[in-house]
Amino acid sequence: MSTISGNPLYDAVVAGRALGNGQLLVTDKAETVDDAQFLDTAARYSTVLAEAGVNPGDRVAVQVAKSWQALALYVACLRHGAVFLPLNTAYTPAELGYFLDDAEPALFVVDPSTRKASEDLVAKASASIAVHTLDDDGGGSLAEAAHLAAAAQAVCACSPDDLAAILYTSGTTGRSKGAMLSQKNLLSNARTLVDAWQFGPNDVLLHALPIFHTHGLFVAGHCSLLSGAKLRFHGGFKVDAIIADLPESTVLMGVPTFYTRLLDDPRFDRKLAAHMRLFVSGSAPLLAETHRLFEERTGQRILERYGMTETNMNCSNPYVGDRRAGTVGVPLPGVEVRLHEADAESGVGTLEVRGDNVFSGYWRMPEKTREELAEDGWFLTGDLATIDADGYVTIVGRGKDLVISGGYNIYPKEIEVLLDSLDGVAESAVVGAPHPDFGESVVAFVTAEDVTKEPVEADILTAIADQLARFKQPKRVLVLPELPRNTMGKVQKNVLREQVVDLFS
Ligand code: MLC
Ligand code: AMP
Repeated sequence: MSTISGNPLYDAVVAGRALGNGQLLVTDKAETVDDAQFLDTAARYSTVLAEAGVNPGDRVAVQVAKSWQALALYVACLRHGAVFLPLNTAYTPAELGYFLDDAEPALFVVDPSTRKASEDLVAKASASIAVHTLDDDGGGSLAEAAHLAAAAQAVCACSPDDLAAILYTSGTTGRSKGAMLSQKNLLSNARTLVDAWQFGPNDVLLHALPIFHTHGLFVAGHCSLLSGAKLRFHGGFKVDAIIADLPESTVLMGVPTFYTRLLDDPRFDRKLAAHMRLFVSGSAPLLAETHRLFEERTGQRILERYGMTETNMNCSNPYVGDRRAGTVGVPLPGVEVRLHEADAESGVGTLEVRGDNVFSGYWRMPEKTREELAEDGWFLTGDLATIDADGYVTIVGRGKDLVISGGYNIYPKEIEVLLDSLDGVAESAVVGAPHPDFGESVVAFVTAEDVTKEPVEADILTAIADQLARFKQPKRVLVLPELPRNTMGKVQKNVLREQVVDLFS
């Protein structure tokens, strides 16, 4: 295996795999995959990309179930110099059209069950887009073409500034933005994390996160791929399967829901966690209470870290040293943090970050990019934070109107626009309510267009069912005579949040 193709991130994957013993992963269906098979699959897929007309720099949109082949497809895109564009499997056809029009991918890889719907979407898209299929067992037209593929193409040489991926993140305006991530952005952060969390060939990462977001794809994926570590690769988070694999694993990465669900299970105890050296939490705030209960039960302290799609990981509690509950730790090496317009009394300001980890801008949105990413490299996160004398950062809130449910970001505006368009609804306001499982859950308030015809919760939920990914759909819709407003006429979401504080408790 050559390690000098001039494609920094792909080379790092190949070099990382050479550190291990040749084994890569075991799936929750007991399939084992070694490094040679994985890299060969990625090489074959890259030939299929070329045959499908994908050139270096072209986007490859992917909406498929989690499988090791889907991970190999990501590596194939790196190898080919194509830009990987993963999409949440929960997105409905109504939501997908936007991504296809905005990103203009050369290829769309989908589950065979959605082939027809995807071809219909592609037919309506502005760009010419080829379609391939890939199912959760690695079957489909991509695999068939890969089987027949001619000799693998040469690895594409890339510069560190070339794009490796675009990940869409929703925005306060309701329009998703494609975060452009270069080879340098991803590789610098991957190396930093491997180092900071001491990943090595003896590790076995229990991987139960989706691989269409930063956490599962880049944080968990790169830490293992680049360090020679092995993976227990699960299709999703199922408590029984996690409990069965914990004694074989050394690291778990998860959103706080993983940890509260584990703590809800009496089988999860010190003995079961004894083989583990590290539990990482991120993507949403981990309650200090969860941190405390976890330590009480297992004798281990969860390591909380903080990141974003746009920036990869910014801060982390130390691997060796004081992991402080309720904080996200200190800036990672190579990452600078500071507070924008910090309040003199409380010390709270909007967190800004800078470093090689910070993205290259929003795809085809120069103005939005200028608003958030300054010329000198500082990125305005929209998270409200304090920084203490030891440099520990605490995220105390969000300046952006955002709900984080089970680690998924949901922007109220997107749901409000949809609710407002429904017959019978005059206006709406969407907030997050505390939820014991998801941390926060989406709740919608609506007012009636006609006071004699009060909107019915079930009808509203039915009307939006096909329009919105399931995780974004309100868990409750509550009807009000009118929305509370301040003197400026702005809806007082804090008043609405107070009304639903105990809704799910
Ligand atoms: C599933 N549902 C959700 C949901 N996940 N609803 C709201 N929020 C969620 N996160 C829906 C399901 O469709 C289902 O609907 C019902 O809720 C119950 O589903 P479940 O079976 O309990 O859900 P499950 O499949 O177990 O998923 C829960 C979860 C999953 C927490 C394991 O959501 C998950 O893997 N979250 C991780 C997200 C993530 O990777 N975030 C990282 C983003 S990157 P119904 O009604 O049909 O039954 C990022 C940067 C960073 O943020 O710093 O990392
Ligand atoms: P995303 O846009 O999906 O990448 O999500 C990024 C957002 O998740 C951040 O801006 C934060 O609001 C939030 N986030 C990530 N990690 C943490 C954490 N450890 N604590 C609190 N919020 C977090």
